Amino acid sequence: MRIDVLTLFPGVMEPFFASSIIARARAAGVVSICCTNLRDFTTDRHRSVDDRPFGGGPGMVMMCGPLFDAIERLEKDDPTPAVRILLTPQGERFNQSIARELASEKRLILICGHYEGFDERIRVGLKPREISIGDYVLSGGEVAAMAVVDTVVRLLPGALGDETSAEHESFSGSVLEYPQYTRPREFRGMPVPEVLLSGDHAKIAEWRAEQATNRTAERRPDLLAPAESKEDDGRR
Ligand code: 9D3
Repeated sequence: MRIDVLTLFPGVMEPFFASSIIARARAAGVVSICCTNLRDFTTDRHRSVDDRPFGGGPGMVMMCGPLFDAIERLEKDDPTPAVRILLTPQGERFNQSIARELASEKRLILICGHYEGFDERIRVGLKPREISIGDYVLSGGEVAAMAVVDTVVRLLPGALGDETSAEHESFSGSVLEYPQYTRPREFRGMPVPEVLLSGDHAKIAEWRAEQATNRTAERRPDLLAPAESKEDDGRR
């Protein structure tokens, strides 16, 4: 997969994409990631990427020009068709199933804004899929784009080592993790549950399944009954 990220802060994002599992996936040729600075596509003396809204009101609006030019350049340099993604609080809420859809694409172009909004003609002209990562206010789309890239890359075949499988993770099986312990057997008066030291693997599996179910019912009942949940009913 190829992922392009359009941002005013490539220097903030690049170190993240050069770390950990994403770095390993890039080195293995599973994904190529390229950050492009929108500022490089400005045409005026001040290198503007935003401007005041027609009709007045607070804040600044991302202009069409630099963004359209940047996308045209990217798609000319590599004609592989791309799914365009606009990171915005107005988007559909990102989740593991959207990540799976995106992971099946050949190419993604993520667009990060840093303003109150985008000129509406960006939506009309570029037809992006709009994604939010949740109901809280970030300063811009960069953190959201990093979350999306991280989630998608770990789903790509070959991105994780053999020891881990994305299939085994929470949200794939839609239950939370069971409690885990490592050495020492007792820490500040808190012992490791006896069953985990018993060597009885059937009993251990049973305990873990029960713990995971209880914990999920307690903390995330929406995962067990998605239809009734607030998180999943489409309201915003
Ligand atoms: C009406 C006032 N604000 C909407 C909540 C305007 C606004 C604030 C902050 C518009 C954009 C932003 C910057 N946020 C993002 O670009 C963003 C975001 C987010 O803030 N939360 C969750 N997901 C995302 S994706 C992009």
